[in-house]
Amino acid sequence: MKKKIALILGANGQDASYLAELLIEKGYNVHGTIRRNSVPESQTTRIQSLRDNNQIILHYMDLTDPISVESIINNLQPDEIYHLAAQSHVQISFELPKYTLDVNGGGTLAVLEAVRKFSPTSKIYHAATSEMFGNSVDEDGYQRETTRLAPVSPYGCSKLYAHSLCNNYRNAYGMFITSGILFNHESPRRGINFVTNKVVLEAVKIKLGLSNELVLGNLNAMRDWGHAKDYVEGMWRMLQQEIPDDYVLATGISKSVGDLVEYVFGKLKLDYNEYVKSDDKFQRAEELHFLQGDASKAKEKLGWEPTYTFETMLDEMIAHWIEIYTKK
Ligand code: NAP
Ligand code: G4F
Repeated sequence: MKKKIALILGANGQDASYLAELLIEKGYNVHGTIRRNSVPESQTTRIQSLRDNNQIILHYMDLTDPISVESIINNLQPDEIYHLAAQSHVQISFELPKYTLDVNGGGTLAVLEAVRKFSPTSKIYHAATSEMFGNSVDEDGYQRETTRLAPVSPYGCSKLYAHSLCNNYRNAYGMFITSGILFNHESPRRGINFVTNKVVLEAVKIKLGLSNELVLGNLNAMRDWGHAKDYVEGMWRMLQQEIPDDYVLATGISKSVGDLVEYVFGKLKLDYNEYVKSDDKFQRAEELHFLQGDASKAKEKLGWEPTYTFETMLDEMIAHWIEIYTKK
């Protein structure tokens, strides 16, 4: 039987690296895109072993260049497209608002148009986000597919722009487009400027005598943190459905940044009060205060449930950094 072709946009991202592994395991012919960078060796760090073993074929594509988007989609005619490429950092989006809108909003439009014109049977997964909710919360304390979308960052606005286009193209042209409204998900492969990996990395360095402080912003913000490996399984399941739809993926448990710090330092037998400092430069112009997702629809329709807890996810991240820093 002919292998299915999957195209992952933004192949060296955290999620993309886990997804590529999953799709290879499932027997797909996996293609991915990277952008041009003057330091090419850092562009494939998360997928180096897949590349070395010829398990993924890479192509250059930049979302700000619709010609590159069109050309890859037209040439490949993928069965499934996982659109994960984005400027994904919320705080940086306040510094790069137009770029964030161009890449995440305009870039998504380029993907949708390329599929509509050149590969209309491709199924599309779009990486939407709980950041689109902003500070909206349902009365029972959860966010779900029907919760009002009112983003509080340029990043959130850019994703709402893209999400709206996805709904529009699905309805107007009958395309198979599904948006996963994913709550925060982390792993040892998370960028170290996101709060989980920043806290874990710095705490491990403090434990090993390589650092003596951790500087953070808002400790009161609450997030629903899961593990990226669980969430890419949900992405794949969304594209195996007969009818495209939108789904929340979340753990249903909300913890504060303070809880995160307390757990990680406690695990390393350190008193965080001695090391954690605060600096306004890590505070956001507008904060999203509370996220807690209800993934009942994904559970019912996709049979999806997270396997990691907040604690097991952080334990894995701690073990990862200890291994890196103590390797001979
Ligand atoms: P990530 O690690 O930041 O990966 C994003 C990928 O997009 C990177 O490979 C990046 O390439 C690529 N990219 C950035 N700008 C691009 C451009 N102009 N053209 C082409 N590619 C570009 O993000 P992630 O955490 O894996 O998240 C995957 C997707 O899910 C993102 O769309 C994110 O916004 C969304 N999301 C993430 C979460 C989460 O908690 N992780 C939650 C909800 C939604 P470079 O390496 O060259 O920068
Ligand atoms: O780890 P964060 O930067 O993630 P954030 O802003 O929630 O965004 C992530 O999750 C979204 C899903 O909801 C994704 F769509 C998005 O792409 C990204 O993956 O910050 C988490 C919280 C924030 O409230 C922030 O204010 O941690 C707080 N925080 C406190 N000190 C900090 C810091 N965040 C960062 N990055 N660095 C700090 O020093």
